[in-house]
Amino acid sequence: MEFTDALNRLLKQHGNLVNTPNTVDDTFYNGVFTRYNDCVLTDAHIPVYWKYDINPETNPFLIERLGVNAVLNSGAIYLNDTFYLVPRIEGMDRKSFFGLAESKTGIDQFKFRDLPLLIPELDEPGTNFYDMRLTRHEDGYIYGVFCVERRPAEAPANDLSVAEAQCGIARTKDLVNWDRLPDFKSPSPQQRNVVLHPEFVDGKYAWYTRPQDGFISTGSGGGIGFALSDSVNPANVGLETIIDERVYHTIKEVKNGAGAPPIKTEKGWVHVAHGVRNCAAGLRYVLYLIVTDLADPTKVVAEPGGYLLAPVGEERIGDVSNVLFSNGVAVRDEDVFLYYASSDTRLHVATTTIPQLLDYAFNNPPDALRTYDCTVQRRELVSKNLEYAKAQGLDMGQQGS
Ligand code: M1P
Repeated sequence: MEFTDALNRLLKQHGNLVNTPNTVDDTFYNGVFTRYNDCVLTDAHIPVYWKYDINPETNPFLIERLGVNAVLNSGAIYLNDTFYLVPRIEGMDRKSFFGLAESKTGIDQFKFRDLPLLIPELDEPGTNFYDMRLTRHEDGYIYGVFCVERRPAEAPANDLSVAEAQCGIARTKDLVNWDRLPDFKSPSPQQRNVVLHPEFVDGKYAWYTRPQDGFISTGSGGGIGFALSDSVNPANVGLETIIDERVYHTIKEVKNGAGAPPIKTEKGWVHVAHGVRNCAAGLRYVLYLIVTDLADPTKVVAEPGGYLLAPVGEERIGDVSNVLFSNGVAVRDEDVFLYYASSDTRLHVATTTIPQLLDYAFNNPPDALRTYDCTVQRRELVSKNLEYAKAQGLDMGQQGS
């Protein structure tokens, strides 16, 4: 195809995609979330001019010069009547970077600002940056807290899987210009899924952590931790108190991690976290919810059992299959927009409201932890329903229509 035709076709396809309205997926119902038919961001949403050299003199075949493999785990924030996303954009070279996309609806038509975000380096550079959590802190800054991956100098030359994950911190007032602060320091050898709490606690910066021994495995560590630092520049924490432990034979047996900064509600801080379990097909990541006390964020006050969202349909398949992961939530009044990635490949939104999340949190029963007790729990629900149906003369729908 001739250069101009090929370029016009790419631009048209991209324009059509990013302007397409999203629609509700009415095959899904759980009473909490609305899911949508289309992704909010994928590799195809990345502007053509981020991937191609569009000058026929320097790129006569219109070859894609810097391709994008996936758009996933995104920070999110609602500011000035606009939804902003800072997703992890993974190049074909495996290195991730960040971009700033915005939309008025929160469910569709996200468009990227002209340039990818450039997060400054420290003296000790990182190999890969990803999974930014955006916190609008009461100190007046918006913080971007992300994972920085490096290969330690002492790593054995014959084992290229040895890497170290730590938490990078940058801050901004406009989401475009970022100042880098020193990396977060904790007693744990590795850190991923660190989240900055939006308010001071006892006059200090408060952090959700995920202590771990190895790069992938939490080893003896794990669980969602909580720690305080006197300053954010630098942010050095001491004791990490585990507030949400891993538990045998649950959705968070292998590991778990905080998602977006928690949502402040009248009944507590609502967290949507991820839990990981192992199975013959590998690790399975799902999203679950806990609520912590408003005055004491280390105290869990609601912990409904099981998962809130798990991968369904095509979400189950991707670069790392069987994964839902979320590090971004935007709140507009009572409306909650949860941005989640499926199988480390693409980004979706699911919407709900604060009253629905609180009803789920405080009225869904906790995990009873053993088959016998779980069955008793379910029999109680069934008996209550049968009684109610009888009293109301309801047909329980087993006959079909
Ligand atoms: O591949 C699934 C996820 O794995 C990591 O999360 P965790 O540290 O909890 O295992 C992260 O690398 C995340 O980016 C990724 O989506």
